[in-house]
Amino acid sequence: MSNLIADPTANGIEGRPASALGKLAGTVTESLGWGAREVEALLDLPFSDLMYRAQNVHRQYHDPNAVQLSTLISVKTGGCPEDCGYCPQAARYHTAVENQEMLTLEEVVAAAAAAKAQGASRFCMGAAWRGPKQREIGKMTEMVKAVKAMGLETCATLGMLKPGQAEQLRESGLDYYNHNLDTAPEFYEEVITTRNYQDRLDTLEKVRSAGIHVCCGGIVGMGESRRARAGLIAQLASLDPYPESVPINHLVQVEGTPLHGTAALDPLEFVRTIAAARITMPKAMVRLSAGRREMSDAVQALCFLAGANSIFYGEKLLTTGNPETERDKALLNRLGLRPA
Ligand code: SAM
Ligand code: DTB
Ligand code: SF4
Repeated sequence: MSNLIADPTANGIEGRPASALGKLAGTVTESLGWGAREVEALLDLPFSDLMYRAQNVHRQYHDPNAVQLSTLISVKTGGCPEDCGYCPQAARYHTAVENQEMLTLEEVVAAAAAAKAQGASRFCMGAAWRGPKQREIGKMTEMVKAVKAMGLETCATLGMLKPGQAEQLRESGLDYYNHNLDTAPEFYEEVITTRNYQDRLDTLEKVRSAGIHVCCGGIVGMGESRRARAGLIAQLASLDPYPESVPINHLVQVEGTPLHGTAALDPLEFVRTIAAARITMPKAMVRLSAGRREMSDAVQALCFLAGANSIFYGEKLLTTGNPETERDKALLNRLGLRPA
């Protein structure tokens, strides 16, 4: 395929399929027309060629030495009615997660202040819901307002949204809504059965139409094939426009979940997935998300080289661990990466 040859300058403009060249003058994050087959061919490239292409795109659109820091908090933990096979918060799996009712506004504000003091620029509030009830949206909007007033960017991940809820969140000052496609359509039903792919696309559409930035990515290492990883990236890249923020999570295997015990993925496959996200969604922030605690510093460094420019920062994700802030500060320092 002409757009997948290893020489990044062969199309005249790095990183783009020839078919998309006509769209270059369009909106900031226009869809570049990547299909699963084309992304799979990217993933099949020799590692050095793939990294070279990813670096070219990365340097064209981003400061290669800046990393955006987001801190997560779980505002409501466990007891979720959904059956996501990776998730320790699903009520039906027996994991060590203890259910926790919704945090108070004061607790959230205190956590946001601590995150800001540590250098985070975005604060992301997650809840173990299928979707929020109206009363819960009311509480969330109070939290968003308060966090926004502290000068932090705000993000929330609350599950599926009903009509009108995205607008309420937007009015309270929500900058980003995280809702992941998680995997390729053909692998999806192996992982989740209580809501379908279209449900997810519908929520993303509500978020987009309300004027909230879309944060949408997936999970790698769930036993999927390389083709399925390509399918996920192609789906994300063909959202029109593609998401402003793309979290690539490595499955954190939690005892009690159906995916616990899945064969380990070659870490270089994870790096390749990051590179494919960077090449296909050049202007997006690509976030090296869950799974960093289990990753070596060297693999993380490769992910930054592949074009990741955002991380979750702080010692906890939602229920599982993240690297200690001191370890992260030291890693960023060793790599000459500047928090942004
Ligand atoms: N309940 C809401 C939902 O599912 O949309 C929001 C919170 S949910 C925990 C947010 C995302 O976290 C999921 O879509 C999934 O991509 C990611 N996630 C959950 N458990 C994970 C795990 N064990 N490893 C990696 N990512 C995980
Ligand atoms: C995302 O894509 N990853 C984050 C965030 N969005 C909400 C969540 C990761 C959760 C990892 C498992 C846990 O800590 O419970
Ligand atoms: Fe519930 Fe979200 Fe976990 Fe799925 S990923 S079980 S919806 S908390």
